[in-house]
Amino acid sequence: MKWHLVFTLGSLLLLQPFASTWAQLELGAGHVRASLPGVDSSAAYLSLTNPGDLEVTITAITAPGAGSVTLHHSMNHNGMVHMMQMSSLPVPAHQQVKLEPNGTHIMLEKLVQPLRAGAQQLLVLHYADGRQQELTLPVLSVLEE
Ligand SMILES: [Cu+2]
Repeated sequence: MKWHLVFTLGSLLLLQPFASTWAQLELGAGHVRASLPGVDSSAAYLSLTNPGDLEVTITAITAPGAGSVTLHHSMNHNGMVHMMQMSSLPVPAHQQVKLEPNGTHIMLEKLVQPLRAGAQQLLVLHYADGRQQELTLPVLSVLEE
């Protein structure tokens, strides 16, 4: 009986650290691809590392100058590349997720004006718990990637 009480208290103490180990994602090198002439969409790539003990889920992304920002997953099917929209992107605890060409990427559409190489693009990541994180990526031409 006494042992059981000690065990319960121990469990409560063990649970405590989890409440405070939510961490911001570490944003690795990335870029936005310059838009091609006459095309009002482009893509953004970067690596996301979660140093925390809790999974962080991106549920939405916004970007000034882009009417629509979505997460896409590219799949090569019989030589044809298909892009599927993802409703969310989980970044598991202590893991890295890479957004890269031909893989998962951020799709910027309905661009108000062309994305020119040399410019900077702000992105806002919205997390499932309501938090937000801003990042600024350089715009690179396809040749600079
Ligand atoms: Cu896409």
